[in-house]
Amino acid sequence: MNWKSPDQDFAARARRVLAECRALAQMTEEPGRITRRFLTPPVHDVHAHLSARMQALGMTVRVDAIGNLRGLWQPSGPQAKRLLIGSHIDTVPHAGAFDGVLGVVLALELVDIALVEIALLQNEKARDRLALEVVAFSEEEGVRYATPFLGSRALAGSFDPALLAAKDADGVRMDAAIRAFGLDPEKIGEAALDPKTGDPGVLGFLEMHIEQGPVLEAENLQLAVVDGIVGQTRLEFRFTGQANHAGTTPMHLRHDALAAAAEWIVAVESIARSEAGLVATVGKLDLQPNAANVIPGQVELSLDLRHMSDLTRGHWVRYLIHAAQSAAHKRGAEVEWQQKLDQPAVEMDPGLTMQLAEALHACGIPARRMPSGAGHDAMVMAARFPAAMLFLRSPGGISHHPDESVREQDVEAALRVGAKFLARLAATVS
Ligand code: HGY
Ligand code: MN
Ligand code: MN
Repeated sequence: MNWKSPDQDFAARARRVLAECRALAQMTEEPGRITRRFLTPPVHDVHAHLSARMQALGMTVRVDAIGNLRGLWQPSGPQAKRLLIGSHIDTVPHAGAFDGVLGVVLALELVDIALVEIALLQNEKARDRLALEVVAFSEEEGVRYATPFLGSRALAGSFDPALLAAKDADGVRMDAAIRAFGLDPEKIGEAALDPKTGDPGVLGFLEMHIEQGPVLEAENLQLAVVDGIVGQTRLEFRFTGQANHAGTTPMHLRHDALAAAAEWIVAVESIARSEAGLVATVGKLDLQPNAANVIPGQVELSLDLRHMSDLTRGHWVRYLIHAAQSAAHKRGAEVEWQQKLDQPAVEMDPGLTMQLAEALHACGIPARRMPSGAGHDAMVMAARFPAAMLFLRSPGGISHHPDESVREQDVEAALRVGAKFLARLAATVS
């Protein structure tokens, strides 16, 4: 790949960003589909590709013990204040080419722009005072181990070591997967930024990401500033009834686990429709023994429930657990559940968000503010550092789907805004 800077030709840079995302999309577990789970083999290829770009930018490159790829551009030494910019490189199964990885590729393009700006403007002040760390988080979606944000939790110092015993669908423990990738799970604590001294040097974290929803397209807007990210709960349920012969077992003598689960799934949907701002999804379902002439004995399924109010979210989680119990008991079945995530809603940092909004204004773009219905690494980072997010329009409002896309002119606008944001930050950092 030719990394020569196209100077400040932002349209050429936008084309390069899109080409990069499409090239990275080829690095997949499933040829013909984009699937890249936590520390699976294609992640090595992504690391090699992005590391080459980081080295070409004069960054020091490392992979931390949870598999985050981190490039640090620190032109003048440790006294410079550090802005972290990044997003995740793992994907959902059969994903689009931009969720997560766009934010990493945009970040590297911004480093290149900063280098050119500083070289062009001989902006010694910026050189001496602003350091940039680009982070490609190893696991945000929570697909392989049903627990999201592993990469950002390690960097923010909130990783729970108990998770290392979790097993994936093939029975591979998380710590074994980390070792198989060539990393040492014992060293995850070292991934945290300045674990001992706090983070005097960190200005904050910026994540640029596709909106993954219909709002910006409906309002014909290119970009938005995120003011908050909804809280989310993820649970796994297991309904256990009695497998039996589909022909000889009268209806009143059955303990049909799937019938219980089905009644509950309809309740999930109707509850979510009844409460403004609530979304609830049963995305995974596995039934046993899964044969046409056998009454299902066991059903395992997932619940993903989100709302901007943590009180509302907690209320409906408790309600739906009770609803699962009554749907099961009606049929002489049992139900058990396990909480995999309880992520509070998060406000973005007002100061950093204001600077981002001002950068939009400076580029002549309306600074639409909006909440994020999708979870992001920024919500984990916000617990430790000032965090801000920039959304890019999602054509068709489609995401977590191969039709996911992003417009070239919106990528160009995001680069202009990001460059303005960095320049303003460099001018104000003390
Ligand atoms: O599921 C989410 O909200 C995000 O796309 N990981
Ligand atoms: Mn994402
Ligand atoms: Mn996603």
